Amino acid sequence: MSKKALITGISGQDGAYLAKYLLDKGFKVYGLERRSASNDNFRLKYLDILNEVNIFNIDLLEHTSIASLIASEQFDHVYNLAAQSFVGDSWNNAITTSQINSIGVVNLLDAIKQLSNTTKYYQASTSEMFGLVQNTPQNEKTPFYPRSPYGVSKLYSHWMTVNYRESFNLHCSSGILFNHESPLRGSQFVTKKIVSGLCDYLKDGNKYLELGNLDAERDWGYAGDYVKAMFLMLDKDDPDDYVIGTGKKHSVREFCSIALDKLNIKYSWEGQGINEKCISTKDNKLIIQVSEKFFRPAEVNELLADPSKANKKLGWKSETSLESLIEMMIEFELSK
Ligand code: NAP
Ligand code: F7E
Repeated sequence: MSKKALITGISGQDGAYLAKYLLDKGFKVYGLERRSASNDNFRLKYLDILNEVNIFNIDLLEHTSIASLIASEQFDHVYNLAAQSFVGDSWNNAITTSQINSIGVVNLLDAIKQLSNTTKYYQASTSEMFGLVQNTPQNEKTPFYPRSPYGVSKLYSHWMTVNYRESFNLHCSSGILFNHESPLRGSQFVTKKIVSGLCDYLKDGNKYLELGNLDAERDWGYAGDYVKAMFLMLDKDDPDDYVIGTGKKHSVREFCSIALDKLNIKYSWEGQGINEKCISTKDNKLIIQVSEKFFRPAEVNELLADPSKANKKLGWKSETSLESLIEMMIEFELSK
């Protein structure tokens, strides 16, 4: 009989790629989705799997509905990917962020503990928990120092996952994933914003892109590679926590430069700080300008993963270079 997996946040970037990956492995895939006017499941449609997954319209905060679902379906795997995942919004929506990202997790863990205690659980933890980094690169032993309501809410759920594992002997694992991107990335995140903004500039030379902190450095990988690590964690006999990343970092400015080169746009960076601009060397038109409105109240300046534990114990490594990832994102954007 096929194994059964529940994915919360199935309409999001990782949910869609994970659903496809598990279907290809022969799982029966169920998804949790809250009803929302904006969600037309474009990612599941794009991957051509909308009709292959079974969707339950339940908000993660509806704890009684969550409990009955966990009790009735007795899933083999539960992947908790649902979250308010945009760091930039988390200061203005700190309460909602905390409810979904922290209390939502306890709703699932507690239902599993009481009603389905052989279910294996995956928690979507994040490199944002390292925030103001205490060591570089960051591994499973690096102390946490979150810098946003998002990071704090995820640290709570990370520790609850560890706590339920240690207190009740549940198979709960936490993946501390560094930034991962794809053509299906949400439009607010910087990589998608850069690629779609530069493609718009290419189509209409009067359009330009506004960005915040160009000096921020991230370890960017491909979401399609990272969902495999989620499965490998639950496929193991022993639950544990793993850092997942590429082991390479680049600044936002470097990401822009690679994308500009791939698009064959000739440019130069001029000015400093808030006055920095990227200008076309062909006709002097503005391509990118810095805008204060995209700066955050507290920034995470750099993140760099040390994924050696995952390499060794899960046999996982990032397979897609940043260059190939950017090419994939550009191809998708230009085909629209
Ligand atoms: P995403 O595209 O923003 O997807 C998150 C999903 O959660 C959305 O489909 C959203 O649905 C759903 N959701 C939000 N609140 C919900 C609620 N109350 N009940 C049910 N569903 C709800 O995020 P992602 O990039 O796929 O990331 C997946 C998970 O990994 C998130 O937990 C994120 O915090 C974490 N993470 C991501 C990264 C990364 O770089 N991508 C790195 C580390 C950790 P709506 O359409 O209704 O909003
Ligand atoms: O920002 C800087 C910004 O919003 C990356 C989420 O998936 O990964 C993601 O969080 C960096 C930051 O991702 C703009 O200040 C500059 O330093 O793409 P982002 P994030 O905040 O790193 C982690 C691991 C998660 O867990 C989260 O769920 O880019 N930046 N200018 C900008 N960022 C945005 N969004 N927009 C700008 O205009």
